Amino acid sequence: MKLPATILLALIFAAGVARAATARPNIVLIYADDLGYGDVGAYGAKRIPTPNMDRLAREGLRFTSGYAPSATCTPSRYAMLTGEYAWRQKGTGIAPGDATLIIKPGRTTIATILQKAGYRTGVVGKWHLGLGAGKIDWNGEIKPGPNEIGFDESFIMAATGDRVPCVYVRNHRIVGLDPKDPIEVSYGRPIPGEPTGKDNPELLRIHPSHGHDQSIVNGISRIGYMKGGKAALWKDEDMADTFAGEAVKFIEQNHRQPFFLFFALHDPHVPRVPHPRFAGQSGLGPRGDAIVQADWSAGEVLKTLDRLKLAEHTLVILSSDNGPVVDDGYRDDAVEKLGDHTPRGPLRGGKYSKFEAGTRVPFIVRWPGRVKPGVSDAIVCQVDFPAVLAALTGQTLGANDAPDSFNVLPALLGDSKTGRDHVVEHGLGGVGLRVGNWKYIEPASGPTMNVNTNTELGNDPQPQLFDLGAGLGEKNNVAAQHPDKVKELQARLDQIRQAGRSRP
Ligand code: NG6
Ligand code: CA
Repeated sequence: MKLPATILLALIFAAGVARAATARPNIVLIYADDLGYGDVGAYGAKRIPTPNMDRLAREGLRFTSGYAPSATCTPSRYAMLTGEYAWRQKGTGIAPGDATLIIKPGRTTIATILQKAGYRTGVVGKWHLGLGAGKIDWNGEIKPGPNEIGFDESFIMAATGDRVPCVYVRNHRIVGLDPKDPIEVSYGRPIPGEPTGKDNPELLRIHPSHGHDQSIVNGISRIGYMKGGKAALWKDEDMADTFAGEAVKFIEQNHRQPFFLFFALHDPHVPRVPHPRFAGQSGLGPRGDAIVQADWSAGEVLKTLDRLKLAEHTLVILSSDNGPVVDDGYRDDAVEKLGDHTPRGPLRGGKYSKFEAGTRVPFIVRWPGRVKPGVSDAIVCQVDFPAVLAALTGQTLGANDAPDSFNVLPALLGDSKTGRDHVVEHGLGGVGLRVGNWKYIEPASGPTMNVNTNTELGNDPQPQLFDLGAGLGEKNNVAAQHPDKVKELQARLDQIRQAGRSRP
């Protein structure tokens, strides 16, 4: 059959447009810090306005079983970037602010994968994966770091808001450091002559509830000691503006080619010191206000994508590095003003925990040109990102790369209702395993509670088995009624551990 030339042209044009809309989308990963399953409007929060995250959910696919790989920051980020569960490797626990880089240069990461595919890659925000290879020279070149493991550009804080050094690092240098006022960092001894939260509480504007009583920066005592670098010190209330500004700038400067931005928010991690314009917005004190500020940060990215007409062709993923915590070390009214807000939603536990709230987090994928809006119950995990991004850009992972990363791209794009069949949930003191609706936590001798944060950790010397289909709250341990299931899931966990990998 011969088609008239006009129809033929129209067909070719339509195919071209379809290809343009799906091939190599820009990718923005908005990664909140300690944002809980129940902290976002789209996940049922009533008290905290999160219009931008809710917009993402409305325009995208919202996952009800989206997981962070671990219940704390460093291991989650390690696993997300490398595709290897952090519990397989020593030295991937919560890193001090002077830790060396825990992902060695040469390793395949989501950033190297996308670099290979021709993306311009950038990271802005919280790093917390260590820097340097030995003792860090904070006053000189700080490397290796993000730039050596796949990021063309980086603007980061080394660790967390509550850890020194309280400065930003752009590529290999501290931003705004005056060479006449060098900076000194210590995670061992106090620095003589420098006030601390412990000895000088009268200098504090926010007091610690546990820990956090070492060097004082901006009237807030932190973890670790530092001295000097005055001109380079961050102002906590400006941090969200600074990071959002850098994120927007990265998009503005790089959108003429495919780009990948890892936008790692600090909010709502402690210390929660939102900008005054967010103070009081939630009615829940600084924790709620910091979530409003996190939502604003996400909104700045969305606005930029709209303004530059990039939204249609950009895959945005919003998630969190671990579950929520209310009192994480400062007396900031989070407990007192919580009211009926439940950061963990219907789940049990929270940050640090092997119960669901430790790792099951908000997880939203928006790609207007490709992903149909809706809700998905597929099990997906951030450790899958390397396999997913390799698949998305037509690459094959090396045999030993990303050993726990499953290609759940069809689930993320809404083409399939199923993701992985299982996920290992890692908290303080051990792991659990979810397979379908069974949730198993292997016996562990650690404390049952983090008494400081008032979180149930999920440690129990007896095996625990829950049927998530009967309720998300992990209330009834049915291990005694299902000894065969317990055996089967323990065997599976042992196998995953011994094999050193879990993907095919
Ligand atoms: C803990 C800190 C907590 C927080 C956490 C890391 C104390 C008592 N608690 O050790 O405040 O900083 O580490 O959080 O120091 S994370 O989200 O970066 O993993
Ligand atoms: Ca965190």
